[in-house]
Amino acid sequence: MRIGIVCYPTYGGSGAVATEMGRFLARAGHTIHFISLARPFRLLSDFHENIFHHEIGGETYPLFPGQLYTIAAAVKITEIVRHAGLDILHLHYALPHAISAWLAREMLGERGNIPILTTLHGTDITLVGSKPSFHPAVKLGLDRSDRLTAVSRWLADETCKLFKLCGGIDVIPNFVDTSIFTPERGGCTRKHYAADDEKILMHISNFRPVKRLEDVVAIFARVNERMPSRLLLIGDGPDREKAAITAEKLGVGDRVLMLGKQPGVEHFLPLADLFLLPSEGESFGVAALEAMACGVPVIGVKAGGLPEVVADGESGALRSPGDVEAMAAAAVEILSDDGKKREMGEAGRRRAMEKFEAGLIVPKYEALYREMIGEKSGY
Ligand code: GMT
Repeated sequence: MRIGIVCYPTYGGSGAVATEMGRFLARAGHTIHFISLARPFRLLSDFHENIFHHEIGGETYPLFPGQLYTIAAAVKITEIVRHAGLDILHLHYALPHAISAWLAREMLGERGNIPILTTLHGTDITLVGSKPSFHPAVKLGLDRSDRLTAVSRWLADETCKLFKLCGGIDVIPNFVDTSIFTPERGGCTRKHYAADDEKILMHISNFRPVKRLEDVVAIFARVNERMPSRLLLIGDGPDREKAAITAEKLGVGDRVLMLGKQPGVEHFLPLADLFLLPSEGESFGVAALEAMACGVPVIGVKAGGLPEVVADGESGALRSPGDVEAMAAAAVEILSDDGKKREMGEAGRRRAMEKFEAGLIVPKYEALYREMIGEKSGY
């Protein structure tokens, strides 16, 4: 199949999932055309003869309030559907990609019959997509997609509540390549980041307010009072400064290492004793799954779709959002017992392999593509 994948290229789960999916499908012999603002971050140093990247233009004009991304994406989609002869379009993150694709359809005339699949990732439906200033447009994009998938049961239910779309959303969970994300030490050396008697806690995200980065630091500070530890923060975003200030205030500034954006997180994750994801809520939590695949127990929240990923008490511990004390207590309990930590890590790895392995999940999309192309037999 000639598959067009529209996604955000930036540091985040939806871009990571879209890219890994494209790589996997290319290895299976399909031709993949990524359409995004820049080369997706996990594709930066990759070469595959079946993978192409097409950049969405960034035209501006002094009269415009900013870049007209929705329109530019629609025009690029139109061009690639025509020139690459795409069989199907797969949009990641409804806002605004589902709207751009609808616009592209209008421009494509007869070729507008191309099947369109939109995968809902979370904030495109919840925090951002449900805002009154976007809601009707997102609804139109969803209605005009031929099929919808959601990355968790929870997100499908939220879409039902927020958009009155209560049937016909397939739940296909996110996935991980457990041959890349493994417990074996990757390219990083532990002693570079911590002494032998120190624990390593890790957090990876885009540092947006929803991640509650100050809670990450507060949990770490409490753990560090009980056992000498280091916190490795990987990523960047609007709350970086706040996290640094909180760390200084709590007297752990010199114990928090900010490593910035790292494209190869699989090299870092195996170093961690514990992964922290105390977000307000996650529709899924790809970073937590990647930690599990690396045999690292997860401390997170009992909210959103995270409980579908992390089995509370088995592959980690989930507490209420904002309950820093409870999350720190759970972290100390796991870190104080090497046997328990190892068991949880092993259970996480097992769960990742049994339920979320790329080789199990990506074929579900492949089957859906075939079904959709078949449905449009006139095309
Ligand atoms: O919405 C964001 O802040 C980023 C977005 C993304 O593009 O990574 O994250 C969402 O999609 C991920 C991939 O499906 C999920 O793992 C994240 O849980 C989800 N974020 C939220 O629900 C906050």
